[in-house]
Amino acid sequence: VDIKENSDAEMNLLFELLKKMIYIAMVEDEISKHYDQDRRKFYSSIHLYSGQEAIAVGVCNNLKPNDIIFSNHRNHGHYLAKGGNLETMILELYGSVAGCCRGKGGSMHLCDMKAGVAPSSGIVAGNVSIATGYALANKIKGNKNLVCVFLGDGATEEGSVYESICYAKVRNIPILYVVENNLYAIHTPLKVREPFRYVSEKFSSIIQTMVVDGNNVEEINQVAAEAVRDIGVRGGPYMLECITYRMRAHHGTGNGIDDARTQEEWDIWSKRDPINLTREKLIQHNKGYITKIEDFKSHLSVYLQGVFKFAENSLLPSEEELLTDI
Ligand SMILES: Cc1ncc(C[n+]2csc(CCOP(=O)(O)OP(=O)(O)O)c2C)c(N)n1
Ligand SMILES: [Mg+2]
Repeated sequence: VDIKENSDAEMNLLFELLKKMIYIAMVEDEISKHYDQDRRKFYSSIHLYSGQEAIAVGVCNNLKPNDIIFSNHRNHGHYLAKGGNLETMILELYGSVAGCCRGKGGSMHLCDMKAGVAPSSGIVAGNVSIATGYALANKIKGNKNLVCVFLGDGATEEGSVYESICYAKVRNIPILYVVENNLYAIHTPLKVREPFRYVSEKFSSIIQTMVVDGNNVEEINQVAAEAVRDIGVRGGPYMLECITYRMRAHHGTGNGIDDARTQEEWDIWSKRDPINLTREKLIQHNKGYITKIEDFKSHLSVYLQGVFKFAENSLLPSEEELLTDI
């Protein structure tokens, strides 16, 4: 028995991580429910994070408030894990003038600079070079703020990612590249796109890379801590590749089972759901966690009902407002 692994302090930390994962999952479920009820109320397409929660939570647990994240089209989980404001996020999804982009961005363009969430972009890999430049600016200014950018396996195939990574190496730029390898870019499986098992192999001769189980929040938390420490010591870039699976369709709702993603594959990954795995580990340690988890979920559910109700009845931008800040 690994005493350290089963200590109460370790388990309390795990419980905190679990709560954040449940928070993200419940927000995504609620969005999905409302989207199915009336998608005309949403002014953009949605790309849900369900199944990948451990990555945002494990990584962001190692970031300070002044550290900044750059996200992509699948940004809800990143935004929430970094502490982005839930109300302004949901208002944004409903196109409200009180949303984080005053209703002009929608789901793919969330931002909350107070929480260290830079404006997200739906241009695949577009965030990588911007984040690298931001990290270079931090280095030149001499502050110790870290930049972390999330990108998908598909995004690693964009030329600008090679350019950014080479440049980050040459200039020794302090940046954490977090690759969420969910094995697909829309409907195209990784195995028909690349000869590599891990997409970070393409970069391992250039920068420090590490592959981790993207459904194990404890492991991600530990490896992200090492990566952040390593960037602090060397000053230079680091790539963390997390192997995972999205439990929903590429965009919109549903489970995303199609010609490429079979029911069998989905079932295998569903048994490896990061939230269930963490929940089981906690309960095995102490049955008291069953009620703690249920209490957390029921309080959160009440809060979420209020947030969505408020957002559904919120004001859209006026014609005049629509033409500002664009
Ligand atoms: C430059 C650009 N090319 C294509 C698209 C269309 N597109 C949107 S998401 C996506 C796949 C992204 O796959 P991946 O990076 O693996 O992220 P995932 O959706 O799996 O999280 C594509 C091709 C786009 N938005 N931007
Ligand atoms: Mg992908």
